[in-house]
Amino acid sequence: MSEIKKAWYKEGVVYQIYPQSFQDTNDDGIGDLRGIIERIPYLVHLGVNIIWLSPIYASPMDDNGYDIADYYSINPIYGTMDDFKELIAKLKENGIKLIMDLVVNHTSDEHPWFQAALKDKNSPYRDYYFFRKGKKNKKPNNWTGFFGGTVWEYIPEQDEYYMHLFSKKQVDLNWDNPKVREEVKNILRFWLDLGVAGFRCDVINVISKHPDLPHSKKLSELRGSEYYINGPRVHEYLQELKRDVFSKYDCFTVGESVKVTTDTALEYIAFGKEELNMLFQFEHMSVDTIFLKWFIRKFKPMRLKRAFVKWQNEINGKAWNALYIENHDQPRSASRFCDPRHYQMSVKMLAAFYMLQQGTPFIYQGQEIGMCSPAFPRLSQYRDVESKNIYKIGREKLHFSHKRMMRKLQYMSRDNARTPMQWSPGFQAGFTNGTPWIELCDDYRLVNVDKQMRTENSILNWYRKLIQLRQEHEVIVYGDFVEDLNNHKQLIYFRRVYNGCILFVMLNYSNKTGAEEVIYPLDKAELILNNYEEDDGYMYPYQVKVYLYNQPDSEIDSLIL
Ligand code: ISL
Ligand code: CA
Repeated sequence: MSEIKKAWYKEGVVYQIYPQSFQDTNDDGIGDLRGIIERIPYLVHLGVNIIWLSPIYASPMDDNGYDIADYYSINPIYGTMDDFKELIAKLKENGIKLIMDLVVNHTSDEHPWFQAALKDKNSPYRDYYFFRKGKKNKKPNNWTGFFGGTVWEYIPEQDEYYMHLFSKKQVDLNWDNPKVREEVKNILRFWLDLGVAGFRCDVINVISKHPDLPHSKKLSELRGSEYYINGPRVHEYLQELKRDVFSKYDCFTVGESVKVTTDTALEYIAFGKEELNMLFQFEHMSVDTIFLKWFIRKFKPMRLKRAFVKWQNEINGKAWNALYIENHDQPRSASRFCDPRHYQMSVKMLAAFYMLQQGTPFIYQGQEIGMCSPAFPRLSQYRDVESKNIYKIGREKLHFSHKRMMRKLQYMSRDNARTPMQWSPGFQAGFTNGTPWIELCDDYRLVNVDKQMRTENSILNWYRKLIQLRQEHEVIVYGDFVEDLNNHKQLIYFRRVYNGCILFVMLNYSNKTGAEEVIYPLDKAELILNNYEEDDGYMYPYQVKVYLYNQPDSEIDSLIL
């Protein structure tokens, strides 16, 4: 029996807002804070109780705000600090908490710290970053970054380089400098004091680099990552943040962590230790790729299942999972993990599959209406710095054809997730009265909030139902996860067990109809969710059925075959 400590962030459902693409109110084609305020009734209708806001800080927007130039001010394209305070207050009136995106692995090159460091080799800010001399006309080392290519940018006037794991306008901070850590703590306190309820910590497991920045022997992608992924002092630094800041507030943290395994994840999130409360991991986001996200392979549902189940089994009882199938960096799950010929049913099945696991579910804006990847056919339609870099590297260094690179972008580009929210079938999908900063996905006349609000069995109403069920039944939040039928090719069955209460989840992750496997004592349980009308002993394409057994004292386990 689980003895998991209860917490509001375990019981909540988080909705991620990518502000640039959510709702524009001043016709400049860019979403803004007033737009979010206007849409609070929608968030309430959906039933979510925590918002994660992607970065809204002052930024030159080289990486859409993940390049911060001032951690204490709001980017004017999004509004003002007053708008932000109003947003927090109005969310609070509606019982919704807000978490911010904390991007402190790097700052923008336009941040005053970096500007000062660049100007003067003797500036105390020089040691906020990694400036290094080259080695015999070569770069300081051979590391390569997340967006492809070297991590070093040369400064000719000084004959030195600075390091950036992401774009060259995102300069890595030197966490070994205690002053940097104090700056981060001040940033945290500032926003917590304004009433935010926590942070999604961007690439938090790469903040500690091996002090010698050694030459890498890796041949493949992300050369050098062995010297900074879960780097030497990362736990020390996170414990310090917890001790000095997080523990003083009722807040929660979810860390984005690249290339963690269940073992290395537990070093951050194990109950009792909890440097962070949960992690975003990427194993299930790599099931359709081979070692690099740009080498795409055919999606196979059972690979996704195995990744999910592994994290459930190995985290269950030891820590808390963050459940997600989309975010602003990933293609739309409807286009990636679902079946276009059974769009409605497969989208609903996948929603139930991930949201009924143990952990806190995150929903990325538009996911709840089944938005699809736009798969833009022309390079000029892309906005993302990563997509542009990768295209260039593919063409120039690897000599891949234009067609081949476009196919990769159409499937995997982060812009697939960044098209404007589809509110209505009307002008610009109700996102703006102007021209959106990135084109709409052209299915908005079919896929939009207005229509789904009016359609009883819409994807939107399915998500609402899932959220509501989770609020009604503790077993969905806290129940242990047990997979059954482990080796089946199409059917996925699992159980959630809590205080004598059991949830039976039965899914058909395939386009084939087949007989139901009879292993659960369903006659004793109540059917609480079904995406089909039928409940007749067959599992139809992408059918999902959920039964609740709620009779604490009997010997239910002995009835499961
Ligand atoms: O998107 C990815 C796949 O290319 C990831 O490698 C991603 O770059 C990584 O997960 C880090 O993402 C986060 O930090 C980046 C920012 O561009 C992403 O939007 C953010 O989610 C740098 O701040
Ligand atoms: Ca705007």
